[in-house]
Amino acid sequence: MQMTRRQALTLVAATVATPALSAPRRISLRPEAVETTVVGRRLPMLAFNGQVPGPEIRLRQGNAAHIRLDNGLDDGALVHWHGLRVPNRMDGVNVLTQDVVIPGESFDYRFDVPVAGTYWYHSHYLSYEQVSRGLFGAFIVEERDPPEVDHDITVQLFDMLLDADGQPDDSFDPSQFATAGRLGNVKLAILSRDRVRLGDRLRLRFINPSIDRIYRLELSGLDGRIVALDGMPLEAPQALGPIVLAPGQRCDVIADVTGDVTLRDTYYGADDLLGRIALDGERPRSRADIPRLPANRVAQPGRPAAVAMLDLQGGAGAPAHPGTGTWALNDTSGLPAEPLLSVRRGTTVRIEIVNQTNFPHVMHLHGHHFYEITQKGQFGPKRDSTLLAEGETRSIIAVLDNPGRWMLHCHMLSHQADGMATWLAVS
Ligand SMILES: [Cu+2]
Repeated sequence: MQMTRRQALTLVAATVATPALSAPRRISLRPEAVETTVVGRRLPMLAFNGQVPGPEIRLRQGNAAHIRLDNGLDDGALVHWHGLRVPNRMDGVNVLTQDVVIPGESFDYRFDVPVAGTYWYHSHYLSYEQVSRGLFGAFIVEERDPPEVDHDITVQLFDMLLDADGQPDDSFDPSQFATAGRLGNVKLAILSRDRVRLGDRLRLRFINPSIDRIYRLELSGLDGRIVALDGMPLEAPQALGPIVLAPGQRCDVIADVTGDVTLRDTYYGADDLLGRIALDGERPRSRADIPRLPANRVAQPGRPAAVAMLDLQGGAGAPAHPGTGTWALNDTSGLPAEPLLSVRRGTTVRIEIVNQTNFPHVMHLHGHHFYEITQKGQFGPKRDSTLLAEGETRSIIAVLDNPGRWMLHCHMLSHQADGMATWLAVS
């Protein structure tokens, strides 16, 4: 058999023993319709591998992922790796990066995970419907040298709208689309572990996969610090006060257990128990300080070479706009033909976001993290999603160094479905 030089090289590469860390982890994700228990009852859901949430994907920093999406739905499927810096063709966005995977077909997502942190994956096709019905899961990239904790616990905040019969309410209510979105009437914290010892040191990874709901988390029974937002370590860990998490956002906390652990949601003036972690035994509390997470290496911004304005428009009580949907960005509803910005790889850009609506929005950029700029003009945290209250203005600065076509949209998925999406081009 004749071999081309490329085939020969490939064979050699495959024969040389690859270190365990760089061998791709093969993972299979099969979305399908199932009946499963969620929010305490049996419900018809959409699930990855039969589970809601989908299986937790946990890799070590520097690993390669090889994830086969095997579509078992009666509908299209796509998966987006939220917050992960993947090659553009692996980003899972219909029209911009790939064709939808039709029923019975599969697609291989392959990418490296050089950056540690708490991320998640979710459907990016009819995501308003598919995510609300269960197509999401945690995606954890462990540090090469992770901080020492007794338990590393993933917490996903999820809500669902149920009708009078206790079934998922799929009725179309235009008033939900024009306001704060479809907020569920049941909500809970889905914990990967719910028993710990008094004195244990925990790492808690909070993820908000709810389609529209913002949470304001208040934790009791814990003494510690907020160490990362949207997967990115904070240079100075913050006091463990209430944590506001908009759809898609994440937060890492490292804390010692000092009593019964409860998670309450106090957004929208509520005070609701979302979950608790029970005490089972005791150990002497660590005397070590709460550690800082090792910094992730990401490009540092220079002076912005391009600036864009992004007006968030529409919804109930706001002036009319020329877009065809309820919501619009810069007078257009849905992905425009031209990108908001088109720049060369490595360009620092500034985007001035102005929320001209009467509702909060959380703007998510694919393929990159950006800095929020504080009121005083300083660099705030690095995030992939920034929450703007009604009437608020926010500047963000990003180094666009990942080539491709990247979506920038509201992660309140009913707002995205009804107009709030645009994109950036990086060549
Ligand atoms: Cu929105």
